[in-house]
Amino acid sequence: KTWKDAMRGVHSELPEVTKSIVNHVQTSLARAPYNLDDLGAYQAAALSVRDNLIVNWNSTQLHYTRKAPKRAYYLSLEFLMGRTLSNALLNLGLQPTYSTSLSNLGFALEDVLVQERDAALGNGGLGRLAACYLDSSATQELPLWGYGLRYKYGIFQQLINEHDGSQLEAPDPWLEHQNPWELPRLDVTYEIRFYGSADRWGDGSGRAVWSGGQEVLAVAYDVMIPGYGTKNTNNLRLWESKPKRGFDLQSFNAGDYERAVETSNSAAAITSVLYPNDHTVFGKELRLKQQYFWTAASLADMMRRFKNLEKPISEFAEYNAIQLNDTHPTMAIVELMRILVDEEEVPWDQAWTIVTNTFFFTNHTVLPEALEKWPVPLMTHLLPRHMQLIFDINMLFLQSVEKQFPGDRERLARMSLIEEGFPQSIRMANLAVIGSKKVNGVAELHSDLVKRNLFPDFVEFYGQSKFANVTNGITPRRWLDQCNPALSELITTTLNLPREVWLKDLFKLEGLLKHVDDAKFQQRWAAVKRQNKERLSNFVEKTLGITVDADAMFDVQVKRLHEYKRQTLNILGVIHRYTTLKSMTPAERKKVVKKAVFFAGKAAPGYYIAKLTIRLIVNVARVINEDPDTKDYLTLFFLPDYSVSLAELLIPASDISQHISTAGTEASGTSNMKFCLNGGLLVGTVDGANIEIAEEVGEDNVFFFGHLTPDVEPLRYQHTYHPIPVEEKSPALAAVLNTVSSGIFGADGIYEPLLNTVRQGDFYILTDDFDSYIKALEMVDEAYADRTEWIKKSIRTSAKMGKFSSDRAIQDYAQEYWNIESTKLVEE
Ligand code: DL6
Repeated sequence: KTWKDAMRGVHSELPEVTKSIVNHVQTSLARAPYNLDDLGAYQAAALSVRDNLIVNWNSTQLHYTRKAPKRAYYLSLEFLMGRTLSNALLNLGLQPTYSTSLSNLGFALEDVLVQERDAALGNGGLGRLAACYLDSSATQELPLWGYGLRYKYGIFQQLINEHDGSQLEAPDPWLEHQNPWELPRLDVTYEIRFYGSADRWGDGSGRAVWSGGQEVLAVAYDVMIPGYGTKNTNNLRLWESKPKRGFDLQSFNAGDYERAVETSNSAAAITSVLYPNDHTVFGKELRLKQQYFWTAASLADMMRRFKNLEKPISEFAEYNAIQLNDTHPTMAIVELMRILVDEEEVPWDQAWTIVTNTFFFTNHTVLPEALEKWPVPLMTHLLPRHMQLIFDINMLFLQSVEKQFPGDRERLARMSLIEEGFPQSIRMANLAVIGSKKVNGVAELHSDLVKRNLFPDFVEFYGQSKFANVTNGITPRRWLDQCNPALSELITTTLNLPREVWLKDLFKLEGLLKHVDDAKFQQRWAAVKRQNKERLSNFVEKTLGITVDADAMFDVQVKRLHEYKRQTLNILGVIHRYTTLKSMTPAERKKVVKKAVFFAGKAAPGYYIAKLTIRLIVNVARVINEDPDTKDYLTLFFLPDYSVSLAELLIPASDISQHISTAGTEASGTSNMKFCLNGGLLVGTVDGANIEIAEEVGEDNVFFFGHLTPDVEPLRYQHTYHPIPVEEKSPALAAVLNTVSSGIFGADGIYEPLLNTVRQGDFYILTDDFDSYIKALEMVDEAYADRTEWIKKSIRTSAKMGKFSSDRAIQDYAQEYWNIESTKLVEE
C-alpha cells in the first residue's frame, strides 16, 4: 500500500501501527499526507511510538507508587541521550512492525530515523554514562529516576572554518521542532529561592529562616526511559526554569518595559544553556544557580513523593538513595540539611545521619582543574542559608577530625570544607565526601588514585570501606545492536541464542570463542566490518566530499579535545607516518599498510590549545589528502560536530581506536569499551579502563605503550628541573615538530604555542612516550598484515566484553550502594 492508499479512507483496513501513524499525521501534526516528507514521517512515527511508551510509563509509575520500594535517584547535570526513536523501537520490540508500516506508507525506516536531532545535553563521557545507566536501570527493572536540567541549548554545534581550519561554535537549538519524547508536567512545579537573607533562630537548634530574594519556578518535563525486553519504563525528570510571575507589573505600569521583563529573563536564563566545559570550572554565578535550582527542585520532588508514603522522616534514607554524578549536585547535601533542619524540625545530628545515609558520590576525574570550588562571597550572596549550613557542617566535622588527630592543624586545613585565600572558597569535593555514605571512582586504577591522591586524609579518617570502585559500563543495546545491526545478527546466529538473551547477559558473548577458528565465521565477521567501513566511507564522501578507501585500516580517535587525551600525540604520529612515506620509493610504499585516520571531537570554546590542535589536524589533512605521492597509503579526516549519532557510525567501522591519555589521567573512558565491543582493537596507554579491558581480552589483543602512572610525576619533575632537549630524547619527535614549524601546514608560526607545550615543560609527557607510541603503531601494522590473525583478535576482543555492560555496573550500584531491588511491572 502506498501512503495515498492509506489516506483514501481505508483506515479500518490498516494495521494498528499504520493507523496510529496516519492519525498522528492528520491530528497531531495537522499535515496533509500527500506531500509529507521524511521529517513529518519521523514526527508522526515518534508520536505513535510515544503512545506506547506513555502507557508503559504510567503503569510502571503506578506500580512503583503502590509497591513503595526504596528508590534511587541519579542526579546528573548532563544526560547525553542521542536519538530516541530507534532505541525506543528496539526496547519495545516494535522495530519490525514500524519498519513494515512505514514502508507501506512509502518511507524507509533508516531515512526516517536520521531525521531525529540528537538530544545532546552533555559534554562527553560523564553525560553519556548517565544515559547508559538510565537504559540499564529500566532494563534491570530498578526503581530509578534521573534528574537533570532541560537546557534550551545543548552542547554547541561545531563547524570548521573553511579558510583556516579552526573550530567555530553555533548554538544547538535542539528543541526547535517539537520534542516528542518529553511530557511537560505543568502541574509539577516548585518555587526555588535565591538571594535574600537567612536569620538564625538563635535557640541553639541550628535552625534559621530564609526569606526575601528572588523566586523562580521549576517546571518538570518527563522523558520516558523504556527498558529492553520489559514493560518497565523509568523516568528522567528535567527541570525548566520559568519566572514566577510573567513580568513585573509595577514597572510595566510605569512604562519601564525593559525592567518589567528583566527578572523574567533572568529566571529563564538559568536553564538556557549547557556549560560546554568538561574538565574545567570557572566559578560563574549562573552555573551555581543551575546547580542549586536543579538540586532544590529535585529534592522538593523526592520529599513530596516520600511524604505521600506517610512514613516518619527518620526513615527517609530507607526509602531514598541519591547518587551524585560528580560534584555538580553537591548542593543537594546542603539542601537536604536545610529541609530537614529548618522545615521538618529534625534535630541537627539526626538530620546529618539521614543525609549521610542517603547520598553516594562518584568522582569522574582526578584533574585538579575540574575540582569544583565556589567563592564564599558568591555563595553567601546567592544562597545565604546554605553558606551558614556549610560553615556549621564544617565546624562539627573539623571537631571530629580534631578528636581523632589532636593538634594536627595542617590536616585540619587540608580537610576543611573551606579553602583559605582571597576570597575563601568552598571545596565541593570535600563536602561530597563527608556528606556521602560511599565514594567511588569509575575504574580500578582511578578509584585507587582517588584514594591515594585526592582524598588520602579522608581515607585515614573514615577507613577504606567508605571508598570503593565501580568500573563504568556501556549499554549493549545502543552500542552494539542499534549501531551495528549486522554484527548483532551474526552474533545471534552464531551463539544460536535469541538476541534478547545475550543483550541482557553480555557474558554470553564468550560463546563466540569456540568459533574463533571457524574460517566461515571469520569471513562473515570480516564482511560485517567491511560493510560498516563502507557505510562510514559513504558518509564521509557525502559530508566532506572526499573518497575513503574501505580497504585501508581505519584508525579512529574520537573524544573531547583535551591535552591529557593527547590528540596531539596522534596527529604528530600521523605526520611522522606521512614524512616516512614521503621518504620511501614508490616500490617501498606499496608494502605499507594503507591507513585512514579519523578524528572527531569538540574543544571547549575557551580552550585555546585544544582548538589549535583541531586546526592542525584539519590542515594536515588538507596537505596529506592532496599529496599524490602518499594519498593512496594515508588519508586523514576530521569529522565535524561529533555526537552520539556520529559515534554510532564511526565505532562499528574502526579496525583500531586510540585511547592514549597520559597514564593516570583518564578516569575510565567508555568509548574504549564501545570500540572493543564492536570488534575494534585498542591502541592505548596503561590507563583508566584500558587496563581492565586488557585483563579481560588478554594483553596480546591490545597494543599498549608508554610510561606507567608512577613514572609520570618523576618525569614531570625532570622536565622542570633537568630538562633534556627533544632532539636528545626523541629525534623522531624533534623532526616532526620541525616539520610543523617549517610551515607546510600553515605559515606564520601559528602552531608554535601548541608545539611549545611539548618542547617546554611537556606536562603530558609526549616526548617520553612518542617513540614507544610509534613502535606500537608499527606493531599494529604488522598484526594487521596477517588478516586471519587480526580477525581472530577482533572476535576475541568482542567476546570478552561482558564485564563492560552497564547492566553489570548498575547492578553493582543497586546492590552494593543503594540497596534497591528489581521491581518488575506486573499487569493486573
Ligand atoms: O565516568 C565517565 C567519564 C570517564 O569515562 C572519563 O574518563 C572521564 O574523563 C569523564 N569525566 C568527565 C569530567 N567531568 N567532570 N567533572 O567528564 O567521566
